[in-house]
Formats: sequence, structure tokens, C-alpha cells
Amino acid sequence: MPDLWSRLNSSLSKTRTALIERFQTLLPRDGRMKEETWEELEEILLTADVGPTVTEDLIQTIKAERVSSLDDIRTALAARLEEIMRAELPRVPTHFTPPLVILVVGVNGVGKTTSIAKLARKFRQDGQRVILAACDTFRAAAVEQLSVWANRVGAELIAHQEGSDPAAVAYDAVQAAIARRAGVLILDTAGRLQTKTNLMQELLKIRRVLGKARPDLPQETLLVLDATTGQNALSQTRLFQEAVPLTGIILAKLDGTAKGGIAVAIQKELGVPIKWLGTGEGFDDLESFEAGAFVSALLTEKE
Ligand SMILES: Nc1nc2c(ncn2[C@@H]2O[C@H](COP(=O)(O)OP(=O)(O)O)[C@@H](O)[C@H]2O)c(=O)[nH]1
Ligand SMILES: [Mg+2]
Repeated sequence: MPDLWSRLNSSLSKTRTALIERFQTLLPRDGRMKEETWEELEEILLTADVGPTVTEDLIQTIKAERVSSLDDIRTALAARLEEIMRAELPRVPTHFTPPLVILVVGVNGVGKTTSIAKLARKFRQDGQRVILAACDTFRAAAVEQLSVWANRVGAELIAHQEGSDPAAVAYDAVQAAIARRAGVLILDTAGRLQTKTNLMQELLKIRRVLGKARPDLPQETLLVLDATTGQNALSQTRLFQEAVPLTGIILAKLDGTAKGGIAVAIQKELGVPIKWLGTGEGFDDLESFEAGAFVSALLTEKE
């Protein structure tokens, strides 16, 4: 099994190539940073989607360092990026009474159901009993998709008929999780943003049902974001944050974009820690987020 760095290194290859290839041509032969050089560096960072705030911060930091080579720039960038990205919260809450209940939210198509399968897989490998709840009752296909994943990863499924009340599914699921002494319950939800108020009310109702079953539930509410949507991810986060308190972010589809810098913007601007990175469509393609490994995979070419 390759280590975290090399696995991340290949999912970040598009973003890294976009950064590094352009860095190569950045520095004038005399090694002196000129006004155009700074402007170009700024543009490279913006193109990778780290966002204007972080770009400004990085430029100021590098200026203060008096860099004179590509390596200097890279070192200064890496150090500051790592500072920005170091999350203070643990990945999974370490002190909780089982079951660990994880509510997963996000707009349609970002990768919620797939990410749930990946999480379930991790907990199953850990020997935990895992229950998945199909609270996306809007389409029969959504329930079917979760059911297929549940089978593949060896999790149990709680589902009702298409069109039924998502909160009723949540109720049954949390009762089952407690009665069966499951280690983990993960709830899948719908993400139809065109009915924004309804969606947010639905999520609140699910939360209330969980909290009534036991006041500390859910311990986790994870928002899934699609890395390929760029800066749009920031507004999605703000939207969900208004409705439900988020405890973390799963950043999916990092493998499919040259704009992986969005992870930095999220971490810096939203105050919600990235906890997991989605790096492919398979159930093993989920990496825990670690600032150091992320930054070095972002800026170091594979040997
Ligand atoms: N490349 C890649 N594709 C992903 C990733 N996560 C999800 N997908 C794909 O994105 C599409 C939508 O995923 P799904 O889980 O159904 O999204 P949902 O609507 O939020 O539940 C599917 O085709 C997934 O295979 C990822 O990390 N990388
Ligand atoms: Mg889904």
C-alpha cells in the first residue's frame, strides 16, 4: 500500500502540474523578482483556485522572505500554506458514546453517496458495525445506489419507499443503530438546491429527530463539496452553514481538477475543517486530510 503522500501526490497531479510547470518559467534569469513576476505568481495562484485572500497572504509572505530562487519560493509557499491549512480539530470525534452518528449533507452530484460508502468502508475495516440510512428518498435510484454500496462494503441499510419522509427514515435508523449497538450510523440526504428552503427544513427535521433519540446526536455533520466546482464551493458551504452547524468537510473529486487549491481557500475562509479528501470513484479512494501531506503533495514533483 503506497503511503499517504504518494496516494495524494497522484490525485493532486493536475493541480500540481498547473502550479509547478508555470513556476518553472516564472523566475527571470538573474533570479530577481520583478513587478511582472509577482503579478504572474498571483495569477498562477488564482488559477489554482486558492482564492484572492489566500493569494494576497501568500504573496505578502513570499515578499517578506526575499526569495531569489524557485526553491526559495516553493519553500516559503509550503511553509505558509501548511500554517494556513493546519486544522485544529480531530478527524473523528474521539470522545463520544456510540453509535457515532454522521449526517452527510451537500448539493446534488457532489459525491455524498460515494463518500458515505468510502467512510463506511473505513469503519468496516476497523471492525465496526455500520448502518447506512437512505434519507435521500426523492428518487428510487438514490436508495438503490446506497443499497448497492451497503452490500459492497458490508454495511446494513435502513430505507423506506421512494417519496417517504426522510425524517422518518432517520428515526428508524437511529433507533436501529442504538438497539443493534452499531458503532456507526451514517445518514445520506438529498441535495436538491432548487427547493432550498425545503431542503434546509428537511435537514433540520432530520437533526431534530436524531437529537430527540439522544441529545448528543449527531456528533458529526459533514458537508460534501465537489473540488471541481471551484470558488462556488465557498458559497455552498455558507448556505448549509446557515441551516445546520457543520463539523467538517469532505472534499470530493480532488483527482479530477487542476483547481485543488480550493482546499486552501476553504480551510482559510470558512472555519470548517476539511476532514477527508475524495480521490477517486472507488470505495478506497478516501484520504484523511493532513495539512503537511497535502501541501507537500501539492508542491513536490513525484520522483
Ligand atoms: N473522480 C471522482 N469521482 C467521484 C468522487 N466522488 C464521487 N464521484 C463521482 O461523482 C458522481 C456523483 O456522486 P454521488 O455520490 O452519487 O453524488 P451525490 O449526488 O452527492 O450523492 C458519481 O459518478 C461518483 O462516482 C471522487 O472523489 N473522485
Ligand atoms: Mg446521493
